[in-house]
Amino acid sequence: MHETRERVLAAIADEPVSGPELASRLDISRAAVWKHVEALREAGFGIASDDAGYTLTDVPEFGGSAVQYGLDAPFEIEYHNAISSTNARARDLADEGATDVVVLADEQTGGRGRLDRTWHSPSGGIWLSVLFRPDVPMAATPVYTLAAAVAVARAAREAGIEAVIKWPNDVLVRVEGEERKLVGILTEMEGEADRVSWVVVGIGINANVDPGALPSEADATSLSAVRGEPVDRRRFTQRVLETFDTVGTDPDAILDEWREYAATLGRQVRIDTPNREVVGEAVDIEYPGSLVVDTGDELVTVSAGDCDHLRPIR
Ligand code: BT5
Repeated sequence: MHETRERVLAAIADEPVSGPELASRLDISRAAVWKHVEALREAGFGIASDDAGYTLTDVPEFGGSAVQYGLDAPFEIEYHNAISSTNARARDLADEGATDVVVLADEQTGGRGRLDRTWHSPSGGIWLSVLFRPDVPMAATPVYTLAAAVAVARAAREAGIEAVIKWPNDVLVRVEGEERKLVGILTEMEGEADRVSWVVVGIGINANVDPGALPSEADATSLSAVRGEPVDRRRFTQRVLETFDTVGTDPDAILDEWREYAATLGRQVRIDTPNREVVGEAVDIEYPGSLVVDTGDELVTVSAGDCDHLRPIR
């Protein structure tokens, strides 16, 4: 958001401040104060004005300024009511040299999963892509998928939903004994083997969407359906970005929290990798994000593939 607008909001968040006082604190004209206040009102912020001055009364439910306001993570938010795919947009921004940008949308018309699968993204979701440029080799990037899953699972738990993580890129919730998909993550990157140029972590969260709008064969559900009421998308998005930003720098912490939320560990799994099928008990996760599977004959470390949870072992 416009830096001056952020300062206006911060100033009037807790107590009324008069126009002249704001102008002097921010070192701008009174006309400029008025323009910023009007722009913020247009963006959906409630700003009351009376004899005591301006007071912030309401923050919009969602949107770029709303998520930027009070966000404790170093990302610039680029918001779209509707866009084809936030990952595609983030890749374009990467080509233009941008970094530390989050592309956020209420609706996607061409959302993508892995292997070019369709990702349904109706209005009411949280569809976002984080673009950043970490100083790491390409081989380290799977850890960002784990970090994203941890960030969303933690936010969901804070919102009262017992979310669990399915290796490698799904966040699920158990509904009447069945696992249903709440979130999908798609990580894309470019660079040389020894050094990443950019990473885009796309996170699709079925937030306030009707599960009827999601593909029936996908066993999908939404945060609002599980809770029985909508989630605060602004706070949810902020929590995801804040956690992603902090855990992203500490692989041990990510792996530990991932293990805590994992639905995959201790389970019988079948994993389709590009070259083979691996069936056995998932016993651990290893840096940077490989699953260790005990097939009965040997321990196999799988770095990528589609994972099915088979019957519970207990
Ligand atoms: C994923 O792929 O789970 C990664 C999804 C990433 C979506 C985000 S949204 C923001 C960013 N912009 C994008 O364009 N993409 C990212 P995968 O594991 O391949 O799962 C895809 C499968 O999930 C589909 O084939 C469907 O069966 C199912 N599916 C589609 N839409 C769904 C939804 N909204 N909720 C749950 N399952 C869905």
